[in-house]
Amino acid sequence: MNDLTAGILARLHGEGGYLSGEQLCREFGITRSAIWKHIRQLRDTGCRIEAAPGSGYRLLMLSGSPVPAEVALFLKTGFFGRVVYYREETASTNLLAKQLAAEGVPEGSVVTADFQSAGRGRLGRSWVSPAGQNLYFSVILRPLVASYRVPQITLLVAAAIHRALLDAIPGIDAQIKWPNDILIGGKKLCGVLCEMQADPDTTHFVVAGIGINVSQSRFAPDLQDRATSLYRETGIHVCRPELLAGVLNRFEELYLQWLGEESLGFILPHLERHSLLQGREVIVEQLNRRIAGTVLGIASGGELLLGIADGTELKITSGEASLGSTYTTNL
Ligand code: BT5
Repeated sequence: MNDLTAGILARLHGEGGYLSGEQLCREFGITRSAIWKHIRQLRDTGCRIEAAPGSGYRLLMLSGSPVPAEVALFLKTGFFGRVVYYREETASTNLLAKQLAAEGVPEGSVVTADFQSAGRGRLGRSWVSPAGQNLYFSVILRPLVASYRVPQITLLVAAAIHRALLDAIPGIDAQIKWPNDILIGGKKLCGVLCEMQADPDTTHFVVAGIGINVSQSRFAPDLQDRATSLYRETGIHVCRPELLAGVLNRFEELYLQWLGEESLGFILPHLERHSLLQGREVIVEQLNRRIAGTVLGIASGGELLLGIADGTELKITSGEASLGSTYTTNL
């Protein structure tokens, strides 16, 4: 879709009602047959546009795919999402984003796909990514901060998604599970995978990958009891490009604030208020050990604060935390 087609979509979306062919011709400086060609292209992408003789064109429905022109309709950002690479299918948006980042695309560029054939979770796990239902996207960042702060980005993303979910569905009871998940009713709705390329003293780029189950209604048996979607929880089909833009709007706001701060302190109250683990008995599994304790909070550096039986307080930087009584390894 070229800029002119996207411009016509934005104009129709902004208008809400009918816009005459003549007016569109005047505004875009093109002929009636050229306008018609762009309308056909928009219809081919799945937008429903009515053409009424005497009244003109009216947008009835967006395609709902996270294509750049539709994401742009809802963006309020300065630079996040101003460049969007959309693929109908890709192996993993994180993989493609890392390639593009290495080629030098600007900070805030986003890679998104309708379907991932090899969507990735942490530690070599996979992310189930069927077509036409969910969001899979990666944001390219070039943060000029000390390298010890980079892992904080995962929690920043989680907070941004959580806020965007509340914007989309006020009152939704989603919870953040340290360090990278969002759950509803104990089931996973969303996962975050941050990857980076760095030298000992320079972070070249960070790719923040986000998967959100939006409209998926059925899951494979192994995920059926552990995964959920916004549709399953609320019966609402949230508009995917609108939600993607909503996350970017919230994320850019938090990211810019975070760059100017020393820590995650400014967002801790939100993280703790909506933390699934706050005050709960958990087991944290790390590569070579398991630690049981009570979650006391999140530190300003993003670590999980764990009170253990001998009365000491541990700062956990990485690992898989599970609620003590319902222990599962790969939630
Ligand atoms: C994550 O890993 O939760 C990070 C997921 C990040 C996915 C995004 S999509 C866009 C971008 N491109 C990518 O290739 N990845 C990112 P982890 O904490 O390791 O959780 C993975 C586990 O979640 C799996 O082992 C399954 O148990 C479960 N899982 C897999 N697919 C799921 C889904 N669609 N919904 C809920 N749970 C899922």
